[in-house]
Amino acid sequence: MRRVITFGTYDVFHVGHLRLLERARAHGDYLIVGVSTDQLNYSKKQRLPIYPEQERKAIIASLRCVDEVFDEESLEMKGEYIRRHRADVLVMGDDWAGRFDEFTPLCEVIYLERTPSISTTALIEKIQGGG
Ligand code: C2G
Repeated sequence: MRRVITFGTYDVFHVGHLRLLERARAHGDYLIVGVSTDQLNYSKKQRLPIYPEQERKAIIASLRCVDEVFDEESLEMKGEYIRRHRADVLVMGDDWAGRFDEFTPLCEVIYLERTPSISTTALIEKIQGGG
């Protein structure tokens, strides 16, 4: 069995997130998703996500392509999460291209193309009347 791990915030869930998770799952047989905590987001961006972490996690856990979710509490713990979940493959969107190559001794690292023209930020602007 090939275990795939990926990480993200998945705030205001959209089809770009879905396509990434479906393609990540297709790289193995079991998909584990680290969902960033509200506190991690706050410390990174000085603002909270629109959806609180329990709701973001519930949405991700309900997807057919997702087998397991856990809290991503720190960006510095990737190596530990990879080991703890015995991941064979780390999949990330190509906005992170090259940034996780240091984990190749632990697992395969794959970057997938992002879905064009959709993002949480663009959606928020559209809802606010700016797009
Ligand atoms: N994504 C995508 N296409 C988009 C938007 C997002 O493929 N149009 C992908 C991203 O590349 C990422 C995943 O969806 O792999 C989740 O995106 P975000 O919620 O923006 O996650 P991010 O803030 O990049 O992750 O350790 C990483 C952190 O958890 C932060």
